[in-house]
Amino acid sequence: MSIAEKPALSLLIAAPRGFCAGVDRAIRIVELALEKHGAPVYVRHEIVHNRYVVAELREKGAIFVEDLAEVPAGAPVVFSAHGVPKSVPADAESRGLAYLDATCPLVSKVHRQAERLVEAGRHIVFIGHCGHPEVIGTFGQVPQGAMTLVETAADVAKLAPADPDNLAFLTQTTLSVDDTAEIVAALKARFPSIQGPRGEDICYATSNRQAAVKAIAAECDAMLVIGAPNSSNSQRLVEVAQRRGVRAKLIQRAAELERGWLDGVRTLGITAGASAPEKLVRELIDRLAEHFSITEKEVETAREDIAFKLPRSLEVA
Ligand code: 10G
Ligand code: SF4
Repeated sequence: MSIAEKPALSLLIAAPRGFCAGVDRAIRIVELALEKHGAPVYVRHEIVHNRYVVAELREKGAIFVEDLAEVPAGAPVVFSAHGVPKSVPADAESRGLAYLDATCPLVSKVHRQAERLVEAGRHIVFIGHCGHPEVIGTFGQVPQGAMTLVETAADVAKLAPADPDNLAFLTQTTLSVDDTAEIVAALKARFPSIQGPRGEDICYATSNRQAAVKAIAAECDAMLVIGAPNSSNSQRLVEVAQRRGVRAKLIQRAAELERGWLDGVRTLGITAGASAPEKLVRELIDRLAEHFSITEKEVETAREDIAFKLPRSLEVA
């Protein structure tokens, strides 16, 4: 097909998108652990929820496991960015494993808040998605029964706390800003004395990526989000677009996209979850350029210049 025959497609590319500071740090921890210890380095759970990132690290000598029991004695092991229950480092220590914790500092902050609230005698209502590793990790910071999960505003109505005047709430970091505001409002309406963070614990990266999608949604006929099905923050970006009435789809790689999905689309929004490498955004744009005469416009709604320190044992001089 000659250039002249290609239909026009204008791309609105959301910014910020893609890697956040916690993901950057977690991947770097695995890379530096490989440099320091040599291969193999074990990683408990996908370091971040992205197959491409996992495959690249596997190529460099990382071995991904779900259970610490799969790590041989004496081998180095990294815990994923989503955080782990306290029992995991305790297990690692008891087995003499050298571990590195790639938990995002913003998740660790929620862990410490949970501990403090329980020490202060409060029961915690935790807003999050059942079964997500971050939720499992945060629940694992406090004794069993000290925290109750709510996933929706309807769940708030079903709460039956023993001491309704002695509650606090915390949240997962990768939630929908709008859904969480609704749940927090329901909690405050039902339990006026409930303590909580200012707003919630949704991190800067999650809220910035959702705001960036909102900023372009009105101009888009459809939106593609690069990310994995098990990536909470990426799924939330799809929802944000859909709730603005935009047809939206999560794809892991450009190859998954069927040409027919773009029928009738003149303006396509593109973004990427916090665990999706920019390379995959570029791959998608290049693929689109094979079939369309594209114009690219990046719409930036926030600047991010956050970087987290590495664990001291890996700091490069
Ligand atoms: O969005 P989730 O929590 O599923 O994780 P991800 O790996 O897709 O993105 C990075 C976010 C975290 C490590 C959780 S704080
Ligand atoms: Fe940290 Fe937010 Fe990234 Fe999670 S999404 S790793 S909390 S910066």
